Amino acid sequence: MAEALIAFGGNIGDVRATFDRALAMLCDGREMRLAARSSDYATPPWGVEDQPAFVNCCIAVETSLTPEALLARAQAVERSFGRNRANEHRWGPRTLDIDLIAYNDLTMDQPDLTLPHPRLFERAFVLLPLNEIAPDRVIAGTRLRDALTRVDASKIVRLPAR
Ligand code: A4P
Ligand code: MG
Repeated sequence: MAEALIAFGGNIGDVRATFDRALAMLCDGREMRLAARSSDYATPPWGVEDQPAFVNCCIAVETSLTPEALLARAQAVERSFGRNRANEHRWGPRTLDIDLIAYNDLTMDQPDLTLPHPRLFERAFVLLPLNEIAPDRVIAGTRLRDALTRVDASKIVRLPAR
């Protein structure tokens, strides 16, 4: 079994309900088991700022899927929530975005999959939820709790459990 860290984001519709349903679709309890889930966070839009606030969370899973199969499953779940990449702008609004952050300590750089996620260390909206579930995890030589001190997380709000 491999350990994978996965980030969820969205800013269209009832995003927290989308996360619940997406998580259940992703983690079938056999090929993918949920090990930890962070709180949900309200986060200011990054990249393209003129769009609604996002909700973000992160999960840790144990999986027997390869990274490619995991990405394919994640993209199938995105599609089932109405994502159609042909109609979207980069970094623009979306119902559900699922990014693979890390898969064990695997490093890969393929056209469709880069691991660890290349923009991980720039993004407070990923580092803050990740720190809730894996503060001592080291990715590409950096401990996540140290990475968090280097970004501005001051405008991110942890949402209370529903
Ligand atoms: N891809 C390569 N590596 C990976 C990986 N590690 N995980 C490829 C997932 N996908 C990976 O993704 C484009 C392609 O990246 C995929 O086809 C996959 O093969 P996409 O989701 O279609 O494109 P995108 O999401 O528009 O671009 P990008 O650069 O992935 O953006 P992000 O990182 O998803 O950012 N602000 C806040 N506050 N919260 C957010 O969640 N999200 C975005 C989108 C912008 N601003 C945000 C948030
Ligand atoms: Mg993405």
